Amino acid sequence: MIQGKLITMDEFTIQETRKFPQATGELSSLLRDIALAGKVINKQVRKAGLADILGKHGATNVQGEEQMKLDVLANETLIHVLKNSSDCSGIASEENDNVVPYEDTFSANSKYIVLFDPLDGSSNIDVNASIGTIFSIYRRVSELGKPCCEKDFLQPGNRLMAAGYIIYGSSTMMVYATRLSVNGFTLEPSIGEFCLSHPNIKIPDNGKIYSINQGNTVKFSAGMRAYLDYCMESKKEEGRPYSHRYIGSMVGDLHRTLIKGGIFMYPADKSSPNGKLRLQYECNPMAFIVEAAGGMASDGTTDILDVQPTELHQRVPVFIGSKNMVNKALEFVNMPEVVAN
Ligand code: AHM
Ligand code: MG
Repeated sequence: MIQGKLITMDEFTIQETRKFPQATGELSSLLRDIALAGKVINKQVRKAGLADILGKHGATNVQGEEQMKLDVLANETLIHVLKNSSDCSGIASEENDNVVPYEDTFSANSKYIVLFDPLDGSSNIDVNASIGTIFSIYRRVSELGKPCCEKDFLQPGNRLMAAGYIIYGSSTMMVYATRLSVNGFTLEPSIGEFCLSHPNIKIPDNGKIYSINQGNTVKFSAGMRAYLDYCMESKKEEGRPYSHRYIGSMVGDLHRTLIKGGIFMYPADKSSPNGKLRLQYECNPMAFIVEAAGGMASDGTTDILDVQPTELHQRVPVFIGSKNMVNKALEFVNMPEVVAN
């Protein structure tokens, strides 16, 4: 809300588009379709606690239809809404093994493709903690007029046109970034619209919170363990020890990091040499958002956005958040004397 006046996400994107006379409005319309899918998913998420009453995955409801798991439902919602969109030629989802090109002529002539993680952090559903939908939009590189193909989805993050997430938290918010800015919109349930609540988000250069699954410490490298010791060290004048916060839901942990500053890490460890999180569905979109807000994202040596994807579901270690904190973490992780241990 700005000076008592609600600005809906549609109004905002249209105003932004007007700044570019050559813009066709296709990207705005795609964002609107994703927001629509978000509202449908939100409706399902909000009644998740009633699953035992209304029926769980695999159970049969009164109409004789099988109940779907929430992440499956979210996936199908996005696939369906984007198929009906006039601006999406195909999708790739964390839930699907392969890309899904939309075969109709209209879609074949659309210039954008969308990747998404339909419901990230879904293990948090049972305990009523924040979960989210993460999405990325690229301009396709294959020939218009033909169905899109896998190479359209294997572009590095530095080619992203837009990326964002919808967080189903204490309120529902959609945050999206273009190269120009990052803006957050809170769902106003009484009118069913996302309204501008967090204009021009900038991540602080410094923060006081580190976020990591610290239970994995024994499997971390010596450099990583040294950085965790640094976070916990008492140095009042430097604002340490930092607080540790970890929901185990990337959208929740990164939303906090974006607003308050801090660092979020899912590094490599002995059993997972590439960490856990997916480059195309989780790390790239979050890196794009955080970098557009003035922060930083690295896999330990390379900017996440510069990593060339070679397969659809590849994993990558990630250090992301406030610039100074990420740089400090990388100093430790790459210290030759510690790396050698
Ligand atoms: P998911 O895609 O299966 O939901 O897993 C991704 C989630 C992230 O949201 C979160 O950051 C991470 O997994 C937590 O993993 P862990 O439980 O290993 O700490
Ligand atoms: Mg996920």
